[in-house]
Amino acid sequence: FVRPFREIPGLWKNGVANLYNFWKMDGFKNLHYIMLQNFNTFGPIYREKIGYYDSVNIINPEDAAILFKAEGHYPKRLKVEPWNAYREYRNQKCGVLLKDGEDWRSNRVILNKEVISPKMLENFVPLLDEVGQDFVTRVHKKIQRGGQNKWTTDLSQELFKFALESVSSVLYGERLGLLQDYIDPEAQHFIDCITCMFKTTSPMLYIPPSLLRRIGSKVWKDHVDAWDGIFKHADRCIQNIYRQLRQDTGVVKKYPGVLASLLMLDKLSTEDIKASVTELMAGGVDTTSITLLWTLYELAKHPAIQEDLRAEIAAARAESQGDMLEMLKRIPLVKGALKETLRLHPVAVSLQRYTAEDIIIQNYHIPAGTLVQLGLYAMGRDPKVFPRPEQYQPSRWLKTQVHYFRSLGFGFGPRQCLGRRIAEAEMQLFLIHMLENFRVEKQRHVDVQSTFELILLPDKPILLTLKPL
Ligand code: HEM
Ligand code: 2DC
Repeated sequence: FVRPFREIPGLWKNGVANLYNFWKMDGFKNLHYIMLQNFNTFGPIYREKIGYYDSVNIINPEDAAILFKAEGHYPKRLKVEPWNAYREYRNQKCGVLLKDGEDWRSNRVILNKEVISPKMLENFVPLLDEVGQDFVTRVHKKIQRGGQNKWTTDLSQELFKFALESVSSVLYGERLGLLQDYIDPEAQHFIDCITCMFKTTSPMLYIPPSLLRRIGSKVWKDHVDAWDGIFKHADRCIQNIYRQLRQDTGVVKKYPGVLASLLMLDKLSTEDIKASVTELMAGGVDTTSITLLWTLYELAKHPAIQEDLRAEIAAARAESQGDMLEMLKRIPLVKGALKETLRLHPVAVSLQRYTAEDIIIQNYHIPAGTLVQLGLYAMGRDPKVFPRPEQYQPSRWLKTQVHYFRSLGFGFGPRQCLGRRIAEAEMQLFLIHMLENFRVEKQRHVDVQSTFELILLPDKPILLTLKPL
C-alpha cells in the first residue's frame, strides 16, 4: 500500500513562515546543516517549502537511482533565479547551464563532443600538465624567496589563478600567464567577480530577484556588477580568439582549444557558443580550486595517506615513462582521494531534478513534475551509506566496495557537470605535481567547517605549509 504525497513528513504548509525561520537560523549560510538536521528529524524523506520552493528531499543512494531513472529526456534542475534574472535584465543569451528542454539538449549534445568526451583528454592533458608544472615552479620560487625552506600560506588565491589558467588554456588553447610574477588586473578582477557572484546568489535564492531589483537592493546591484565583470572579461578572451581565427590562414598545427573548435565546427550559433564558453570559464574557477584546497587540507591532516598517494604516483610515473595519459590510468588512490574530498566537502549541497514521471520513493507516491533534491552533503556523512563517514579514506573508493549511486559529486546522467573531464584531469595532474615536489602540513587544532555561499566553502582560511621534498 503506497502512501499519498501529502503524507510525506516535513514543514511544507506555510512557505512564508518557513522562510522566516530559515532566515532566523542563518539558513543562507547553513543550508547544508539545516538539511542534515531535517533528515535527523524526519527520516530519509521529507517535504519542505521555503518561500516559493516546494521540494521533496531524499538521502539514500537507492532513492537517488529511482530519481535519476525518472529524469526524462530533458533533465531539469532547480532554477537559480538570480542567474536567469541577470540574463533577462541584460538581454544576454543563456548557455547550457541555464537552458532547458530541446534548446538545452541540442546545445549540450554538441558541447559534449568537445568538452566531456574522453577522447578530448588527449588534447587537454598536455595543456593542463603544463599548468600544473608551472604552479610547482611558482611555489618553489615563493619558498626560495622566503628563505626558510618552506612556505606557510592560505593557498586559495593561488589556486583560483591556477584554476583560471587551467580552464582558459583548454578553452582558448593558449596560456593567459596567470602564474607569472605579474598578474593581469583584469584577470584578478574576473576572479573576484566570480566569488562575488556566488556570494550574492545565496541570499537571493528564495526572494524573487524582480522584487529586489524594484526596491534597488544592494545585493542585486552587486550581483549585476559581478556578472557584468564576468561577461566583459570572457567576451574579451572570446573576441581575441575569434580575431586570431579570422587572420590565421595557415593549416592548423596543434589543438586550438574548445572555443576555436566549436567555431570551426559551425554547428552552434556564435551567440550560443559565447554563452556556454562564458559559463565554462566562470564555472571552472572556484569549483576545482576549492576542491583542491580541501584535498590538500585532508592530506595534511593524514600524513600516512599522503605518503600512500606519493608512493602510488612514483610507481605510476616509473611505469608510464613520461606519458601522462598513461599515468592518469595508474593512480586509483589519487582518484579515490578526490572522490573522498567531494564526499565530505561537495561543491554542490544537493542535486535536484523535476521528475518526468510518477515514482515511488520510501513508499510514498511522488507525482510527475515534483522538485526532488538529493542531499549530497547529508548523504556523504550518513553512516548507513558510508561506514565511519567522519574518516577520510581514499581507499574506500577502490574496487572492493559497492559504489552504486554513491559517487555523485559531479551530478549524474546527461545533465551532469559539463566540465567534469576538465576538472578531473586538472585536479589529478595538480596533485601529481604537488605531491612529487612538496610535503603538505597544517597547523594543529584548527578545525575547518563549511559555509554555504551557493557553493560550499571553508568557513575560515586554511593555512598550509609546503616543504620541498
Ligand atoms: C554542472 C559539480 C567543475 C561547468 C554541475 C553540477 C554539479 C557540478 C554537481 C550539476 C550536475 C547535475 O545537475 O547533475 C562540479 C564540481 C566541480 C565542477 C564538483 C569540480 C570539482 C566544473 C568546471 C566547469 C564546470 C571545471 C567548467 C569547465 C559546469 C556546467 C554545468 C555544471 C557548465 C551545467 C551543465 C548543464 O546544465 O548541462 N557541476 N563542477 N564545472 N558544471 Fe560543474
Ligand atoms: C545550490 O538550493 C543550492 O557547478 C540550491 O560550475 C540548488 C542548486 C542548484 C544548482 C547548483 C547549485 C545549488 C550549486 C552550484 C552548481 C549549481 C549548478 C551548477 C553550479 C552546482 C546546489 C556549478 C558551481 C557551476 C557554476 C557555473 C556558473 C558560475 C557559470
